[in-house]
Amino acid sequence: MSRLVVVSNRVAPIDEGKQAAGGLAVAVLAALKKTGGIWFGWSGTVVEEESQSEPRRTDVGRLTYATLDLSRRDFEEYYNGFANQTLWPLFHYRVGLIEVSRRTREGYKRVNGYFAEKLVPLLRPDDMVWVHDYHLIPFGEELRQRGCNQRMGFFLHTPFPAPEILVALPNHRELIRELCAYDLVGFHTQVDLRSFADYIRQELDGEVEDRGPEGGMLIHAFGRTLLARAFPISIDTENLVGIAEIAARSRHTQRLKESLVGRRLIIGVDRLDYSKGLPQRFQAFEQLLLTYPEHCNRVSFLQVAPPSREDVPEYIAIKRELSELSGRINGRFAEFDWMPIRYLNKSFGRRVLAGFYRTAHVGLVTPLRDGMNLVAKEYVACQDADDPGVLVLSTFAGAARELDSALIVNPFDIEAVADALQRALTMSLPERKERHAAMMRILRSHDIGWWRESYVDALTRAPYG
Ligand code: ADQ
Repeated sequence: MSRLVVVSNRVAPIDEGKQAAGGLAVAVLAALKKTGGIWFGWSGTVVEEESQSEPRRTDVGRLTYATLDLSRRDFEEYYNGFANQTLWPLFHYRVGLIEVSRRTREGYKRVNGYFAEKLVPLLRPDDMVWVHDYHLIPFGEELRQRGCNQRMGFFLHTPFPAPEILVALPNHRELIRELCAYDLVGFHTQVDLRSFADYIRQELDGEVEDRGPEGGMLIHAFGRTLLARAFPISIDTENLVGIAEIAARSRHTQRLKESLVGRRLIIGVDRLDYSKGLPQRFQAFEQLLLTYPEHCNRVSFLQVAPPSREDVPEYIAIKRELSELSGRINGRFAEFDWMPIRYLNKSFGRRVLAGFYRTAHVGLVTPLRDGMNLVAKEYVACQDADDPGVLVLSTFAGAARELDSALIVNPFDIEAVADALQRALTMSLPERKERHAAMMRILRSHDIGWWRESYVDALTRAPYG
């Protein structure tokens, strides 16, 4: 069996005793434990000196963690700059927010080259390399330029935008050439895959052979052949069901329930990011109280949103906007014994969150664009199957392609989201159970193990040329 080499911007903290936090970390670790291999990426540390260091290696059984620090300049240009101020807004259809600068584009390429340079000596000829996310699109081409012929796959965790959006990026052709250096390119949904294929056909005159939903599309472009396919990421469903059952009786859950004193709960959990549609979500809750005043003092909305990317101006702006909005709505509707919105800028552990999800009667997940959105899946898996809550889900989350038994909404349509909340809060038990069961069938058949294995299996079959 070939070794797997996983490359991602961040490497999950190395702590054997603790369970890795995110779904991705769980999947990656499970895959690496099976095959043995390397997890390679940024350490998360920024150093002031410019000089490039050697990777720091930690061996845990058959698994090696190899991490590199970033200089302040690399961090500003590659991470804060091109990745988070150009590609992130672009891929989330926010063309008006993109920063265009040759300096950050060059920094992005430079760091990808530096990472590739440092990985090459660690690679064996029959390794499989699996690169993750928008920070590292040029990484495969950088490896190939250094003589690496290994099987290489890339997985994009964000949406892939329609070609009409992508062309707003200067040198978009170069970025797609870099993407085409891989043997396998994975997206979350058929929608993303179709956008990629449309770009190949419209902008490059490339050839696309559609092999059906399970087979993906063979792409012929830049003199190479690669497979592009949708692999919707998922959660560790059975594990989370078990965690939620235990969490239902935990101290945090009890405290949350007691604080509600019989009121019902709507929950939102997101990184504080402008792609998550939080201002519209707050307004939709306000609209619910206006249109259906019977919920005043009867329903609370808990929004957990830990700040992220705080060096980027748009993230400072959205944080301020949400503080003002929650303050205004609470000032308008609060009673001496009821706060309509509980807005928290902090994160919670997985177990605590599982208990919160289970307590909530409605999961409100309304991103304006999202590659997948794992919170939607986690909310469903944490419900009590005998008395489940209702998921209200944005049609612009990748998860909506699979979880079509949720109440699907357009997050820009604030009145319609308020109506969906009303429908969720008044839904009969049989309908709630039926919708929940349908979504659980999908989450059980397509869990994180399925995602990992189907991707690695497709990569094993490379090259496709
Ligand atoms: P994110 O944009 O971070 O991920 P999402 O998939 O919803 O979005 O969340 C990732 C994880 O972080 C989830 O497991 C969630 O429980 C956890 N999380 C979020 N908020 C939290 C909080 N307040 N406290 C504790 N944990 C919290 C990107 C893409 C998504 C894609 C994932 C995986 O933007 O579209 O689904 O990668 O591919």
